[in-house]
Amino acid sequence: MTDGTTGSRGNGTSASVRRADATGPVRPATDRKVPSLCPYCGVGCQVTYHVVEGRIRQVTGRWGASNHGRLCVKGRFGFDYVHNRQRLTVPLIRREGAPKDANTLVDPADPWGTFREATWEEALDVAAAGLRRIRDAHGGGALAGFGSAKGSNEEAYLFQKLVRTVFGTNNVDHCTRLCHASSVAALMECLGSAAVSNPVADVQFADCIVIIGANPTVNHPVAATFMKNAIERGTKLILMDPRRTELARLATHSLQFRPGTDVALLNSMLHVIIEEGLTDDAFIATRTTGFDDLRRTVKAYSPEAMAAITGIPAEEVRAAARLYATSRNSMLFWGMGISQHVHGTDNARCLIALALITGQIGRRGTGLHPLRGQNNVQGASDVGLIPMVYPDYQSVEDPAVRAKFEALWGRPGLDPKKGLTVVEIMNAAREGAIRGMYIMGENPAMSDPDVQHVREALASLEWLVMQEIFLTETASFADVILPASAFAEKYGTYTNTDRRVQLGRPVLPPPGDARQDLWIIQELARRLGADWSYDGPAQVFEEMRRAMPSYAGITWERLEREHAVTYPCRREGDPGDEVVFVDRFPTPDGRGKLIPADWAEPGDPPDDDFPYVLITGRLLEHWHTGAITRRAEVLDALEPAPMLSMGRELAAELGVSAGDVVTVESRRGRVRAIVRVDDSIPRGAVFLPFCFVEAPANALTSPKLDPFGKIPEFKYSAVRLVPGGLPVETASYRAGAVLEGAAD
Ligand SMILES: Nc1nc2c(c(=O)[nH]1)N[C@H]1C(S)=C(S)[C@@H](COP(=O)(O)OP(=O)(O)OC[C@H]3O[C@@H](n4cnc5c(=O)[nH]c(N)nc54)[C@H](O)[C@@H]3O)O[C@H]1N2
Ligand SMILES: Nc1nc2c(c(=O)[nH]1)N[C@H]1C(S)=C(S)[C@@H](COP(=O)(O)OP(=O)(O)OC[C@H]3O[C@@H](n4cnc5c(=O)[nH]c(N)nc54)[C@H](O)[C@@H]3O)O[C@H]1N2
Ligand code: SF4
Ligand SMILES: [Mo]
Repeated sequence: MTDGTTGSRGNGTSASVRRADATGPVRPATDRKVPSLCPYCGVGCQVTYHVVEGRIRQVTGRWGASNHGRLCVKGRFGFDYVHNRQRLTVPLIRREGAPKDANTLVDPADPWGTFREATWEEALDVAAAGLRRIRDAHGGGALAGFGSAKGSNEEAYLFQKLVRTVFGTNNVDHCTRLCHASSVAALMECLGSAAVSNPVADVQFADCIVIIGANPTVNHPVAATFMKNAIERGTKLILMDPRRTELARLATHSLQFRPGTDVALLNSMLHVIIEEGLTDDAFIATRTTGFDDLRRTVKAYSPEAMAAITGIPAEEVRAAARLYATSRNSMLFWGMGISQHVHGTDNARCLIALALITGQIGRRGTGLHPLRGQNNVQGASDVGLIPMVYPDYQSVEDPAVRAKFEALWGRPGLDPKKGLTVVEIMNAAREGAIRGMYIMGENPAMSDPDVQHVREALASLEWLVMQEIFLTETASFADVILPASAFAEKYGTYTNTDRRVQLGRPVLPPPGDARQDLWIIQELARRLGADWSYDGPAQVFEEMRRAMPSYAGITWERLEREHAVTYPCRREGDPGDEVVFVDRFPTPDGRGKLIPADWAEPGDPPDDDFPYVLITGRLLEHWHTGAITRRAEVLDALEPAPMLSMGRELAAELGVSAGDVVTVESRRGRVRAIVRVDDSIPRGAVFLPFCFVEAPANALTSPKLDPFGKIPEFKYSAVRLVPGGLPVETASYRAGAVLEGAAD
């Protein structure tokens, strides 16, 4: 298997373009080159778009601190979704009487039985009227908004401002809730800040890196290349993952432990470090609180006692714990394998404790890095697209903070209560407490757990306004669909996993009559009574700087000039801090809090009826719900059909071979997928990505939530496997069939 990452060969110079042309088919010369960003993941690679006759023809890597000119397969070949013929190009209004049925999705190639075209004036008026009706009759609490981590900071900022000031509620959230919400809960509680402490590139200063519950060669491929470079130069890797992922072959220790047993494993590492005297006592004494409680809790977690739970021999755990604690600089990375559990916050608390008791934080090459997923999930959270805080993580429940935002926004009487989170909003919709929603650039009908119930909730809404670039599964349930701009069509800032604020520049105009997301948000707000007239993203950014002390020093001119500035950057001219927590944590007493956790069973455990564990996640070539990558020709050609991965032994046990159909059933639903034999999958488990509408993984997953982060348990569902079933039809229309009537 390759990770699809290529080096900096095609670095955007015209020489490299000519070289490629000399050996390939004759192509017209590039008529424009635009420096911008990759729209996909949180690594935030800098790219150059090459435009020929109004179409993007090529994307090459450009030097940036996050990528050094490197790109992965998505950055290089995933750009053509913007030209897909199914792009929405005119506003759509649901036909009178068109039923909303949870079991029937609208075909994005032929939606005309359900929707009709409308002018912008009509669509915006109707969209706003539906929301206003609910607000005026039932109060702002009957409305909710999901904003987007694919959009810019300015869009996310205006979106949350709209929900808070115009709807009058804090019911605003986004996919971070399904992602690092539990990591954020633990980091806020223990360290007073949820941002990463060090950038990925700090691996060059690390003697040891730990990667747990993350698969960077697939999900952060360019970050993975920096990790591999460090390993080549002698950095040791400790990899902890129930699947034997690609980096395992480079690992000094690869701990393939049982899914859902993170707290048992991590507590046993903490146990070893304390028992063997490998702690940094000066750091514990001066910079932490709660050590005695932690020591008492982990006493019972010797690796010998935990081996039966985790499946890892004690000596291996001891060796890994020693390496992490005694290396001069150790750096810790984690991902969804940690966060997406009902014990996600406990998992993250254990990781924070590891760094704190060993003093592996606050210097180059150390620290905590929860790898951020979406290209702007860090920024969307920073600017307040979450129900408990205003921009810059300032609590909505603090009267002084609220007064500040009431003054800044000229809107007295902001909602003093925390809002509902993603899954809570869907539950409230099913119960009728939420009646109307505004969703921009999210696809909950595929990405939320237990999608059958989510689709029922969406179908039961009195009013749903969607702002999208494609007619997604979620848009099937819309009353009004507003056609928006894709990444390459807009101007704005995006904050990557390293806290680097970077500028995305427009490459093309939106197709047909599609409009800028920023314009659409404003037009809706105005129709709901707001008095807004921002003339573009730079003006929104100026307001954000006033609301957000950690972005206050970043100017638009500097972003234009330097392309990227790291925050915190409090005053103009500050270089921006790449490493934080150097001598204190932003907690009230300046210390990091150690919070002990006990191991408990996952929320949806296997039994005789459902004997296997389903792990869900991602493929290199596809993005989440497939909305954009299944409409990118190269990417969809590489992974065209829903695959269920399992080890050779399980395949033999079931009597199936690669290519056979298997029905996967959980306590909530059933899907059919095609067997892929993959020995990286542990015994007793199977893996299904959630990008295929033909076999939606979230028909199977459980909506049980972590009590602190409110994140669902995507990484662990009990399932049974039944060989056979009808052949799986692939939704090939997704790769570009015509949207009749509205195509350009
Ligand atoms: N190609 C591609 N790249 C992406 C995305 C995409 O959709 N496609 N999405 C982006 C987003 S938003 C995100 S959040 C990131 C996610 O990036 P990652 O965090 O790397 O995501 P996953 O592949 O979901 O899960 C990571 C690992 O968790 C492991 N795991 C499963 N169960 C457990 C467990 O019980 N404990 C532990 N410790 N590990 C477990 C899985 O085996 C898997 O290797 O990727 C981003 N990058
Ligand atoms: N089973 C399972 N489920 C999961 C996960 C898992 O590991 N397993 N992971 C979870 C995680 S970590 C995440 S982050 C979520 C992601 O969940 P979502 O955010 O719902 O997934 P996406 O497919 O990225 O949805 C983005 C939508 O935005 C649209 N879009 C793209 N660009 C633009 C734009 O510029 N403007 C507008 N208006 N729209 C745009 C796309 O067409 C797409 O429909 O999924 C979660 N769900
Ligand atoms: S690593 Fe992420 S940002 Fe970089 S090219 Fe790949 S998908 Fe794009
Ligand atoms: Mo995510």
